[in-house]
Amino acid sequence: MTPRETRSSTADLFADAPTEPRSEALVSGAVVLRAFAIPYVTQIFTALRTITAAAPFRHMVTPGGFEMSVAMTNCGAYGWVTDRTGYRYTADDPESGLPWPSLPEAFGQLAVAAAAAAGFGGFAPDACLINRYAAGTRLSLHQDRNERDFDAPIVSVSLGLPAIFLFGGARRADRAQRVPLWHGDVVVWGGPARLHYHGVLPLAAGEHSITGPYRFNLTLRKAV
Ligand code: MD3
Ligand code: FE
Repeated sequence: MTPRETRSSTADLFADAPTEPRSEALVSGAVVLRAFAIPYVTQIFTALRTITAAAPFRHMVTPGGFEMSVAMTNCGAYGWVTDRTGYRYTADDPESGLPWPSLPEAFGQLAVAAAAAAGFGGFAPDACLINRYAAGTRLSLHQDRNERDFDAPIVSVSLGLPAIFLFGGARRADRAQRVPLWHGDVVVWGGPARLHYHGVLPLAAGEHSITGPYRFNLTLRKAV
């Protein structure tokens, strides 16, 4: 039996990872920049080792008392955290009491270039949430509403194993479209898309040549 015949329908969604940069509009304000992050990958993973040495990945707890399946850390002036008291941005890592590691130059350059390519000039990110997914990790449908200025876009960078991203509408009940995101893809979420519901389906197990069994996602934000 050939591998193709054993593929699930989920794997078929991943069948053709784009290798050349190109852009796709999802809805007004949401632009997928395929492979945009490829030139930055070496610098990103070098910086990631320094960041996670100081601020290791951890599974945070939601206000409802559930441990998140996504492992998270942050860099930049502010980092997103959740605990029993709620969601918020903090200047210090609550685990160490130290400021979050600073935003690497390459992260800022990538975010500003991607935002500009999607039509958002003058993006000035001050926070970067770093998500790590292992097999089975999911992110349920949510909105990102903890930032002060919804006029600023969010830039997301997908690295390692592919995932199926769920992109819904302005209301939770709105039908969500499934968008495969591959290593190197960057998505810019601004304008009307900024407050849309979104999530990630459980990650399929796999092995990536750079990240092994993981998917990483960076979200660069203007939090404050
Ligand atoms: C659409 N992360 O960290 S990135 C998150 O793949 C988050 O780790 C997902 O949702 C991940 O909050 C999805 C894509 C994304 C990020 C922010 C958005 C999509 C968005 C904000 C508004 C609309
Ligand atoms: Fe989100």
